Amino acid sequence: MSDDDSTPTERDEEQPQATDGGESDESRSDAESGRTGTSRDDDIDENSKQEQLDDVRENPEGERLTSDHGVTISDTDNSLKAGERGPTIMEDFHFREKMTQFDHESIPERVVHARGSGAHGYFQPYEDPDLGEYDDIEELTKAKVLTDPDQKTPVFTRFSTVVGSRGSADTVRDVRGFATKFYTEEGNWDLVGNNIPVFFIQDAMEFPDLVHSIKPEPDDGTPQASAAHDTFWDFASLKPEITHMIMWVLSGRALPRAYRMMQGFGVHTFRLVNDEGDARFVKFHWTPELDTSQLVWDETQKIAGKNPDFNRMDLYDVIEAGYELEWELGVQVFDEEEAAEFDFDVLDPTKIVPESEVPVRPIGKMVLNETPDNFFAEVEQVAFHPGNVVPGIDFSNDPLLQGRLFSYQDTQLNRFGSANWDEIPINRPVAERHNNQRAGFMRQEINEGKASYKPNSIGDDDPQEVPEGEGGYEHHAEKIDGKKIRNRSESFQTHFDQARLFWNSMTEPEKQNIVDAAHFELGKVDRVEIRERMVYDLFNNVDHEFAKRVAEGIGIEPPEEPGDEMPTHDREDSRLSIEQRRDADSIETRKIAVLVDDGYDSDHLETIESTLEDEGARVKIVSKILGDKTSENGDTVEADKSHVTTESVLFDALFVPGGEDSVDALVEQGDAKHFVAETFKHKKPIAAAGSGTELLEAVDLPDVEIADDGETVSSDGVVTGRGDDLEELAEAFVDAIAEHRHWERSPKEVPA
Ligand code: HDE
Repeated sequence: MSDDDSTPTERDEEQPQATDGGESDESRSDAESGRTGTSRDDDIDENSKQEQLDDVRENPEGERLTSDHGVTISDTDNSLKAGERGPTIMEDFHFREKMTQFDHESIPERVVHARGSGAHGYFQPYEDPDLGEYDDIEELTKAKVLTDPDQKTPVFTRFSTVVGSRGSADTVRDVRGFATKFYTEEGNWDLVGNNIPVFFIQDAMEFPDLVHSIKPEPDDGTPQASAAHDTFWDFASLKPEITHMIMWVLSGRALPRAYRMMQGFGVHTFRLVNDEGDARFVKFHWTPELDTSQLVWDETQKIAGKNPDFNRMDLYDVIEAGYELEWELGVQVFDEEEAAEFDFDVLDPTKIVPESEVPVRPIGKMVLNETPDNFFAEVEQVAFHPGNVVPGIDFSNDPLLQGRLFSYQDTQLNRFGSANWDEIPINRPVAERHNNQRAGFMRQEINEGKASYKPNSIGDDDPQEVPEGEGGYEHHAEKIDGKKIRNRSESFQTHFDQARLFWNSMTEPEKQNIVDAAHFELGKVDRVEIRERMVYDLFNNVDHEFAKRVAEGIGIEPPEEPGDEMPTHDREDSRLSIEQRRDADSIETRKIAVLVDDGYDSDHLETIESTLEDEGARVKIVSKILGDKTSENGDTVEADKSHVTTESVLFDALFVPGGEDSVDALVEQGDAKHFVAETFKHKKPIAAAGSGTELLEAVDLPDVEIADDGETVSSDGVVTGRGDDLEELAEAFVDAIAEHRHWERSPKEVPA
């Protein structure tokens, strides 16, 4: 019950060491013996990246303080002065070095996705994935990272918000980045995706405008990390193609409960290419083992104050506590002929390929199981680039993707001030690399030999090009024949069809959340004409009822007729809805608060706590003040948190054990009652045993039935029982937690 006891996953010390730069001892001796050729290091396993990083890890434990150049330092508190009260002397190399390092500690933050957190792990393909009409994965791609089930490829994943600065709060309404670097034996592959499968715009050319509109306004520099201001909605209201993305951003997808509870999407259509050179289109999907879950809006706002690092801390704590976080990688595969049949263009990133048209086929899993040692060196300096692909993975002509292929390389130059950003340990491939790049700021590698050009005879023309067909990266030979033209394809012009599909697919509480979100976002827009355009030109072309519901909350006249472009279809896809796609059978990693004071019933606490922990949840004791709490029978438990340092919004569920004195004290505590009311308001599960139910009664939860005898009563996610059958109560509580949120709860407000 101590705070987040950690049992980090151990690295396997037995694995062979790769040398700096990913070159194995074996391959180096090959090079020394003069062998040339195209063979690659095949010894990569899940530990290879960590072993490479070991070479640059520094541990101060038991060591002497030195300067950057290794000279031992006798005093790091006092500068060198001319006399005790005299001026500092220029000669003080230690002062100059320490201060210069400090003055240069910051690097430019990412222009978008500045705020993030990351973790290490591995990816492993499944043995025999079900690929429908395709026999096996080799038929689709030659990428070893996706095809060899015996290969665990090391990965580093960074999750991020998009809009806010590096120090902004985690729980803002925003898209989340989901970027994975696979250190494959064939070079680095970066899958740089988001937690929403579509995007705001269709052409990379519009990206600077989109970002300028959503970032703080240029005159007063506000608001931080929020779309809720005039410039963003001005831009949006003039761009009907944004509508589909806006529906997702107004939904719970933009308020993830945790990074480990988010789907991820490659967004663009990519290509898979097999050994024969056959190419098919593909969409990449990450599906979390722990289900997709969201927070509610009021909760996110409060968390932003109570713990702005909510998602960052959570990712770190959960992995440090020994949990292995898993996502399945799935692919939707379709060929050019199938693509031509869809009623949308697969090159248009504002469209999904509905799962009803092309199922998602799981082909492998990613496990994140290791936290970074140093945030700056790993999370801040990791640099992704969608152009990092390996043989067997290729691009499509999506104009947004095409523009990204330029932007990421370019932005890293701004962040690192050097083209050698790929040499920073976290970015360095584990695969061997040899080329004629030799110089530039901060060059790390010492390349041997005289010839840094090709062709050369002095160095036997090494390093050798690898012909296509023998492993050299081969671009899919798509036939292109067109006129240079600056316009947008006709096939990119249907803007409301899938936005309506998304709306239709929501449960009623999810629809209400979208409407409420629109009330907040557009309610913050001063200019009425912008609000009107959003409702009349965009939302009214998605769904007339939706448009009316939004209009009513933002002071504009509800539209009388549906918009001219409103599609009439009633298609739905339950997989678009967080609530409908929920499997609802695990409570692993969930954080449960237990409210106690002196005199609590230790049977209640122990039984419920052990059931929850057996199911993989984390239990924390919350009390008025820190210190030991003594039970009715003299046992003690230490409070993990007090009401000063925590709040209900930081937990997934609440349990109140019985015990006369404890409950009498809780009933008198405003904070304890607020904890119950707020947990209820945010639709989270609550359980109370024995006299613990009196705390719930004292709060007067609307329309909730509370047990008045031994029987366990489950009422809209509130589980109570006054008898001795704690196991039944515990089981019902576990079921209620697995459901995550109880949207069926009375819409009547509780004051919290
Ligand atoms: Fe990015 N994006 N982006 N983006 N993006 C960046 O690169 C850009 C887009 C995404 O954790 C930047 O290294 C353009 C779509 C993630 O380090 C920059 C366009 C998707 C991350 C950039 C897009 C993304 C970035 C800023 C429109 C989902 C964080 C810092 C053509 C598929 C990666 C950096 C990390 C970061 C440009 C649109 C995902 C400026 C021009 C669509 C997850 O290069």
